[in-house]
Amino acid sequence: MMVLYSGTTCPFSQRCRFVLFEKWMDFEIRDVDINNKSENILAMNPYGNVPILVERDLVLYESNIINEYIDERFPHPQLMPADPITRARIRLFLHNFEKELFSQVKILENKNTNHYNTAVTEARTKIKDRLTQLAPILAKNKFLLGDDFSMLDISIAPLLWRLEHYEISLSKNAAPLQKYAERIFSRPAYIESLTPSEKIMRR
Ligand SMILES: N[C@@H](CCC(=O)N[C@@H](CS)C(=O)NCC(=O)O)C(=O)O
Repeated sequence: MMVLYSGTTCPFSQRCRFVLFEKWMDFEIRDVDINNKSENILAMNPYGNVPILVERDLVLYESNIINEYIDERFPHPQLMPADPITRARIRLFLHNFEKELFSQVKILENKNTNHYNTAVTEARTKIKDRLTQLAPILAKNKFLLGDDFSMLDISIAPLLWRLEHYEISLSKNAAPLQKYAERIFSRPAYIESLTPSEKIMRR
């Protein structure tokens, strides 16, 4: 059985919990206190981060790598399309999300940074601007890739859930993005993937 070591408020861990619940396979989620990491975590991931997925001899870290593995191992419902060109495009998008959005999320997640310093203010603005750029795509499409829900929607969902928590308010131009977020948040697997600490992040 797969075991996911997961942070209860960690957006990267939430991505993996979301994929596991989309597949409805047997798995176990073990909560990790990231402020008080055990030796065990460092033995599994030299970078000391969660999420970590363990299945027999296989130990994986990095949320997007874990998610691609789960998707290949349990292909239904498929979250990465079969066509190599679309798969490559998704991977490029995922890379861009990490560079442009989740690098900023890391600044906001860092417990040691003062919440009102310049880096934090800049991070909020960068996230807001980048998300607003995505809004026109979602005025036309149900999901980021078109009609089909995919790994791209999984990867961005934990950020959309945390906007209020991160004190980021989107402008009116981003209304299609808000509607898109609600579409994701109403999925049964999404609701199941939330921890009690995440449930209270949004009113
Ligand atoms: N790029 C990693 C990021 C994982 C990450 O930053 N996890 C944070 C919690 S949200 C963590 O474990 N931090 C513990 C630490 O840095 O000591 C991924 O996608 O899995």
